[in-house]
Amino acid sequence: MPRHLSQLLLVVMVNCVLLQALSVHAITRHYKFNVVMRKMSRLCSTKTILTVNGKFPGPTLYAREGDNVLVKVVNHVPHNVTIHWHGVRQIRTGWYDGPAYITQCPIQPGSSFLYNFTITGQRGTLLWHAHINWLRATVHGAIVILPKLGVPYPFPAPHKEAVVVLGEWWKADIETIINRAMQLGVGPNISDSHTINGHPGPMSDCASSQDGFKLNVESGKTYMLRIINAALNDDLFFKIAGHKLTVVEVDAVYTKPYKTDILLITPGQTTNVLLAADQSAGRYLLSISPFMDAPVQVDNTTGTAILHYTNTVSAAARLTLFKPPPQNATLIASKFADSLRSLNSKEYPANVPRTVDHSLFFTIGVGVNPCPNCINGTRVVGTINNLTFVMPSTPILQAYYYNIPGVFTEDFPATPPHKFNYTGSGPKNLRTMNGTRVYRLPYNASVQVILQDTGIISTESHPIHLHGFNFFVVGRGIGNYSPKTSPSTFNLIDPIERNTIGVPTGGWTAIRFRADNPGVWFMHCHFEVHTSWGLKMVFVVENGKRPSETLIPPPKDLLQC
Ligand SMILES: *[C@@H]1O[C@H](CO)[C@@H](O)[C@H](O)[C@H]1NC(C)=O
Ligand SMILES: *[C@@H]1O[C@H](CO)[C@@H](O)[C@H](O)[C@H]1NC(C)=O
Ligand SMILES: *[C@@H]1O[C@H](CO)[C@@H](O)[C@H](O)[C@H]1NC(C)=O
Ligand SMILES: *[C@@H]1O[C@H](CO)[C@@H](O)[C@H](O)[C@H]1NC(C)=O
Ligand SMILES: *[C@@H]1O[C@H](CO)[C@@H](O)[C@H](O)[C@H]1NC(C)=O
Ligand SMILES: *[C@@H]1O[C@H](CO)[C@@H](O)[C@H](O)[C@H]1NC(C)=O
Ligand SMILES: *[C@@H]1O[C@H](CO)[C@@H](O)[C@H](O)[C@H]1NC(C)=O
Ligand SMILES: *[C@@H]1O[C@H](CO)[C@@H](O)[C@H](O)[C@H]1NC(C)=O
Ligand SMILES: *[C@@H]1O[C@H](CO)[C@@H](O)[C@H](O)[C@H]1NC(C)=O
Ligand SMILES: *[C@@H]1O[C@H](CO)[C@@H](O)[C@H](O)[C@H]1NC(C)=O
Ligand SMILES: [Cu+2]
Repeated sequence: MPRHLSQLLLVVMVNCVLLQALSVHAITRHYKFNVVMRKMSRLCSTKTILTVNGKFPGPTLYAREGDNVLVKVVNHVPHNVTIHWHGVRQIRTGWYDGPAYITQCPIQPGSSFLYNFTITGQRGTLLWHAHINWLRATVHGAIVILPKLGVPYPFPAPHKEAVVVLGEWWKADIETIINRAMQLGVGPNISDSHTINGHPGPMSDCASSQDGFKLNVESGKTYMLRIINAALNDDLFFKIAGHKLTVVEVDAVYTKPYKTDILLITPGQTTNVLLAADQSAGRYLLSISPFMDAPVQVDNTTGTAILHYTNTVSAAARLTLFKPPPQNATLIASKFADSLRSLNSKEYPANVPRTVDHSLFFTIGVGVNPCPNCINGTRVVGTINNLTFVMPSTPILQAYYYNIPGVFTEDFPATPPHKFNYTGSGPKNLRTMNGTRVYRLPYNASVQVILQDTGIISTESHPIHLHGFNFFVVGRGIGNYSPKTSPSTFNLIDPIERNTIGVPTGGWTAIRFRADNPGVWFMHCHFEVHTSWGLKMVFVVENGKRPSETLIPPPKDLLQC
């Protein structure tokens, strides 16, 4: 080819690429997650933990709305691993959702799996985490979904953004703790510290005043914090001394701006806030502390970090402190929950289902079953409608897709088998049934679930997480849900839309969603201890009529187990 012609061709090609870059916003993002062991020191002791790419918390996954995301996960550790993209809707791509034995076989030591999904109709902060046993304690990180190119936030653009991942740290090996607890039939040991971006912080045992996460700010500027509760078992209050926070988004859904001096975030939830650096100088304590208003032992340590004004000369400058709320501050927690609203603007409407095709009533809580080899001769279990979920050894999605019999049954009950005073002292008989049962929904059905806490051993708040969907939290109350009087209190205009909701201690929460995502979707308590005990169930959502309403075929390299 003559030289000038090839040059011309090159120019044409470059122009095409440029044109494509301008007109097609969505791209494919490639990530590689190497799951590796890594030694870490915290609280004056050292242990080996599982990490992604040697980091705790793991790497942040960035994408824009509409992007295709490819994550190759390579397992270099002697444990089975899976990764869940918590809150990513996975429309028609349930093969890549991640919960072990629900949608996939584990990635076994030495093998790998390519997760392949597109982020559709979502923007904000979510998280990824391991979804097998208790590995998510250290195998987790942020997902930041930016709006499409050229689309602004529906609030003033912040000067800078920061990811803030909250977690829990145990000095002992985590798998040993849960395995031992399951053997003995009792609650596992509580964690030794709460962490902010992986660190207990400057106020923790054996820390120096420089330890931990430091957020540098300039006076007069506004910052956006993308806060994620990646803790296993603790609801957390979040506060920064001397500053107010404006909530603008939760679980990757924009909210009406809500100004507050304290946040409550349950495990699995995310909260984006604007922080106006409106003080002149100094250092301010940022802290997280547990919320627990039931007689259940939790880690009561306060995780800390420092907000540092960069014009503050000395690192030893005055530190503004405050006292965290008491662990049982129910009123603060309810006020926060009651104050959040969907943005419900023209661009971001709240499409709340107005009618209900499937009306479900789920009692959630714990029970006690006989266990000859356990400490007390009994085992504490989790239940939904008196069923303790038994994990299958073949993933339910595979069994459903390939019609493999004997893995699950489709008789998950829509209502509890017996009526009782749910939030009273509970029935005398604490036993539960067990099984691998699913609830089947036709495509596009509108579903309402009343999540009713029970007092079978003790009432307790449960953060319930639904895979594959966002839901609207249309109602919430204390005591027993009343089909007669409770619905009149529902908000069907601008209820908060999210993927994880804390059901109040001794109360109920009403959620609604449209079953517009065919596949197999897990719903469970996001306190990992309760999930281990069996507080979980599965929805099977049928295909619709059109190809665009049909689960895609599995990948060629579908893992087997
Ligand atoms: C990802 O999945 C899509 C279908 O959803 C498919 O077209 C594409 O080829 C897949 N990408 C890779 C790298 O496997
Ligand atoms: C749990 O804590 C107790 C003491 O509080 C300790 O004796 C026990 O070894 C711990 N169990 C595990 C599995 O770490
Ligand atoms: C935290 O709990 C421990 C017992 O686990 C108790 O000794 C301690 O006083 C508690 N601390 C606070 C601040 O409540
Ligand atoms: C919260 O706990 C404190 C200390 O244990 C107790 O004095 C107080 O009565 C409790 N408050 C509520 C509302 O239960
Ligand atoms: C054993 O059961 C008794 C009462 O049934 C209870 O008080 C105790 O806490 C249980 N022990 C353990 C280790 O769970
Ligand atoms: C249910 O139990 C609660 C707590 O003991 C009690 O206040 C309430 O009156 C009971 N409700 C009914 C209908 O018995
Ligand atoms: C739960 O099921 C068990 C086992 O069948 C039964 O003994 C118990 O009464 C049931 N409890 C409730 C609250 O339905
Ligand atoms: C399920 O319940 C049956 C009957 O009570 C019991 O024999 C079995 O061990 C239970 N299975 C599991 C996995 O708990
Ligand atoms: C799903 O149901 C809603 C409400 O009835 C309806 O507006 C929508 O068109 C349905 N979508 C499909 C794909 O059937
Ligand atoms: C890993 O998963 C495979 C397939 O389900 C299973 O056979 C094996 O026992 C698991 N290994 C461990 C250590 O749990
Ligand atoms: Cu729970």
